Amino acid sequence: MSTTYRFSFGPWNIHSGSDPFGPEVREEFSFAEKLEFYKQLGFDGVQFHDDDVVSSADDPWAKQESDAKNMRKLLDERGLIAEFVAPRLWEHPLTIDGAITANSPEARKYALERSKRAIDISQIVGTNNIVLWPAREGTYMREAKDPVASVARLVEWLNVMLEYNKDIRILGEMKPNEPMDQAYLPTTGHFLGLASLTIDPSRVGTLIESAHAILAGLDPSDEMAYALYQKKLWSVHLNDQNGLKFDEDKSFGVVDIRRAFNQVWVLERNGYGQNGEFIGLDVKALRTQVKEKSTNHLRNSHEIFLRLVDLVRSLDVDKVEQLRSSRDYEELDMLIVNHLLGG
Ligand code: XUL
Ligand code: MN
Repeated sequence: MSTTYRFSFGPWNIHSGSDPFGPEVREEFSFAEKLEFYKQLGFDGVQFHDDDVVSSADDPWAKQESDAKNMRKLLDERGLIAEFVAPRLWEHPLTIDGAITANSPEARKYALERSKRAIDISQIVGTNNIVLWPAREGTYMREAKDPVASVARLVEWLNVMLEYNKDIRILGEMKPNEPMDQAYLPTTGHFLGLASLTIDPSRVGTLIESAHAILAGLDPSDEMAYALYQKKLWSVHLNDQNGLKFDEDKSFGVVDIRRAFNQVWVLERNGYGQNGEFIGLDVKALRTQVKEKSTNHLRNSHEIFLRLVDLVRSLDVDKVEQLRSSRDYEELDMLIVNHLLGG
């Protein structure tokens, strides 16, 4: 059965181009304008941080609830689906040194309360998927926190969330560095190891981002395979990354088309998307783009993904098997490269 893929992105993927070294270079589209791009560009799913849904995660609950209900209405009117809600635990003055693993009990309490509200928000916008990107759950210098206590605090956070709402599932999105020097759970394997220690491992899975795997020196398609085998690949953030530097969030496939092909291959051949999983694209427009062309990275990533699906479907699998059996990997190299070059 061939999968009909559904695509998603987050409102942060259409942005004004500021970076740590320079201010905005184009005017921000309003949220209402961003929503109109979804269907136009071929997307059905919206990924949210809690404060993408509500105007402030520190507002009284009554205000957040009404904001979330309004958002649900906007989505329903446009035939859009909320894919996940992620508590944005890394921007608040209380969480400068981390949220879940902060040394400050006040910061940890804030993280728990805010995360529970993010779950409440998810229920209103219509998704049970909660994404945890543990942005500041690590250190800038090794001695800053107790590493064993930090791991325990991450498990405790998972347990509190799983206990708080029995319908949700938690998708860990792991990244080895940035903003921190060292993250406590740098890879999917680290996170899924901890998942098994929680009160309900069946509700803890993963979202794998290509660039994050590459930053950890790993191959994204192998990372995806590892999670797929465990039936724990519940979302992806496809993008690309030119080596070990800052998290570039380049358009999918623009750096290494063969690496992108292999991701599509592992997803397609293992039925990813057949249980409603989205193809999420966590891509950023280049800072050099003008406003009118600052959604092309989404259009391009979507198109590159679909073209790679065609290539995966038309690959001569019998030939691949034959070359695997005869251990003729030079010929296999050529088969793949020829296929990608259209020859
Ligand atoms: C950070 C990252 C985030 C998460 C959602 O590198 O990828 O955008 O995907 O918080
Ligand atoms: Mn991401």
